[in-house]
Amino acid sequence: MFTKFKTLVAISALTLAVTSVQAAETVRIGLVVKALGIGFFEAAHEGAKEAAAEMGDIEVIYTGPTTTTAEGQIETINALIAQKVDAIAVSANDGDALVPILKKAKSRGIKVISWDSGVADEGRILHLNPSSNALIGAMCVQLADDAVKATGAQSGEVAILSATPTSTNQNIWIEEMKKTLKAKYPNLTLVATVYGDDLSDKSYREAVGLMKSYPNLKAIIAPTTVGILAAAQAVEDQKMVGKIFVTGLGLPSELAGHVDLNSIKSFAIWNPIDLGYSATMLAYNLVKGNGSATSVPMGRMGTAQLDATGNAAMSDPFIYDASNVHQFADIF
Ligand code: RAM
Repeated sequence: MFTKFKTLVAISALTLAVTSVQAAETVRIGLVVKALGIGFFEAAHEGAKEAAAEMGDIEVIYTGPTTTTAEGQIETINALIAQKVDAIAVSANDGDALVPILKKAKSRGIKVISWDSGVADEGRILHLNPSSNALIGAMCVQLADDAVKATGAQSGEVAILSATPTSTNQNIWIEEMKKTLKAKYPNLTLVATVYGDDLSDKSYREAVGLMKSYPNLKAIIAPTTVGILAAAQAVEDQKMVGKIFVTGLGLPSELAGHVDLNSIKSFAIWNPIDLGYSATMLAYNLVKGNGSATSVPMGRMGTAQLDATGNAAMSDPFIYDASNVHQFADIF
């Protein structure tokens, strides 16, 4: 009887020990970006580190290819699968091309989400959009209208300088921009959409090409932090300040100097630190089994409300200009 009791005590002690080891186990999250070396993603990494510090049991593996290709991301994701991470949160260079490798990750029990730039539904559990896509598109066009008017004209030609042609987020925003242009801005004519692949030098060359091909161009809309920066530089180098304004989505830290030089009047962005934080929290909570099919908590950013396709939006973008850009330049 006594021995039996002792065994029971020993078993429960063992169970307790095992449970506490499991509870203390670190959740390893692979945060996959479009490419390393992009300021926007580095800011998101800061947010991911903040989430890790807050929870205490998260290890963030910040990784991505050196250029913005799907092939590079497939290699990166393969390496994360080999490392047996618990979750992968990816901003995709190509929403379809990543599906097979992400399905492999899923079959190994890895929780997969996309954030920023989505993967097709079958490749992930959920997708976190930074904001409402319709709102981002409409905002970019409104900023372009302001940019054209800043040249002194009431109407004119505008062009889009995007990231890669397969980039899910930019492609959705371009569609939204086209809808807004058609519905509300008969004064603006979209003459071209070109792709700088989120590479500084290619984006710069494409911006110069636009100015050469369209001598009446009044605004370049770059819905990418890499593109907007390169285009501002190109407008300044081509001595087109005042004749063409650059706008779109960018980081105050990278653009404050260009607002001072007047190649940019205004631009928009959501908080990229919050985005990296939220994506990390979502991945963590999925691993922990927190949340439901329609809502998953994301720490200090509240709760992600998922629609029928598993999409959620974080928060609204914010507009920056000479009045506030320097104030935010130290943050992101
Ligand atoms: C670049 C990337 C990213 C996008 C931002 C606005 O950093 O293309 O995916 O969200 O721009």
